[in-house]
Amino acid sequence: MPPPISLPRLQSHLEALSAFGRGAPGQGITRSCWSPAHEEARSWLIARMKDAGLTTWIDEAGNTFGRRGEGGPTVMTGSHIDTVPQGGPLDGALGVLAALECLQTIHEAGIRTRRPLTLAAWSDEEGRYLGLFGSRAFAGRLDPRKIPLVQSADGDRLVDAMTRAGFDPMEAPKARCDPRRLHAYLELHIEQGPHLEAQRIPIGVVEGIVGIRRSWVAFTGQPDHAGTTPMERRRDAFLGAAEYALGARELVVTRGSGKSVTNFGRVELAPGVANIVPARARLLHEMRELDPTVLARLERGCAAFARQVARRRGLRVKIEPLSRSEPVRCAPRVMEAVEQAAAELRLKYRRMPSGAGHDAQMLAAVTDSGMLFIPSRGGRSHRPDERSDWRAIERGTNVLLGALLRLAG
Ligand code: HGY
Ligand code: MN
Ligand code: MN
Repeated sequence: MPPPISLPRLQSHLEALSAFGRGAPGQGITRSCWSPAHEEARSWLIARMKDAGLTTWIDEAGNTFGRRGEGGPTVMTGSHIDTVPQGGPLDGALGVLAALECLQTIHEAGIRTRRPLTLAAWSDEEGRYLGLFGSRAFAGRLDPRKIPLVQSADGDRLVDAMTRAGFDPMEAPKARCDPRRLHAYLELHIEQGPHLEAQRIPIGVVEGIVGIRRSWVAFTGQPDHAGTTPMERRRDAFLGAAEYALGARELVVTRGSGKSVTNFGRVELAPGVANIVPARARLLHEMRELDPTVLARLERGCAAFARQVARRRGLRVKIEPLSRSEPVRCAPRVMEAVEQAAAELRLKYRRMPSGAGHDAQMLAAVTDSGMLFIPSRGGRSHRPDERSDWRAIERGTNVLLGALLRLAG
């Protein structure tokens, strides 16, 4: 039976990390990758890794690593320390700090594992610039030609953000790993959904992670006087976008897998004043699905629908793909290590899919990769009141420790 982790130490680390980028009360935490708050959090994390006796380094894609042990393929664990705007204290942070707690517990117990253990904090998981950026580069899936083009939804360029943080953006593809040096990857994360809590099951064993397609869908009509132009003469870009949004949602719900989801996170209109018929409307559109064939079908269906709406309304439409991640199945070997660790602690568990995207899906391209979930209170996440019970956090971290020791031998 592995030694127990220190919940008080993990609590103090979670509270300390949550201070970087914390807004006014009720505003949650905003710690976008490459921002000053994120870079201060990175320095704080590196100091804590050193306290835990780890060898630390940062790669060209801004991923932060801490390793214990030498030689041979390593077992990796971790998550991300960047957050969504006005996010909570656990999404990503739990996976990084629980992994740190496990490695520190192993260090203090003087346990020698057959394989080295490496902790990773992946850059820009949330995709303020490009989703899963750091793990994408590590897995050799970052297209260098895209780097100069990537910008945040509000127009901040990736190359400027990385340069401000002291990184050379064009060096990022050098973060590509050698898959032969990896043995497995396991990430602890909050479920960010309602199922584990509703079923009163403390541990989720992730069997698959959804793929995501994100794009700008831009309709162009013509500006006109909002008062004098007869309604039937208008080529209103906003109404095209509105019809597209409602129809695309219908399409994803009725022609998807039944678990397919879609979201419109941002709408921009131009010229954007009361008395001009909108000439341009841009929607930030994403869809998610576990089955790659269904996801491809939805993507094609929505694009055809956008063209149909444009034709009917005398508009032009342009679909600009922003980012894509592929659905993955998790590795049986990693799932079994989690199940054995949970069983050893007499904890109930269930296999389940992840409706959220995670770095583990990029790691699946280069090693056996898996995840474990703990319940989210009320299923709440990506909002300031994202919480999990401390008991749930302690159980999840102890299961992570048991699974890592199994994988590392
Ligand atoms: O969007 C997601 O699924 C993840 O939280 N980045
Ligand atoms: Mn996350
Ligand atoms: Mn997230």
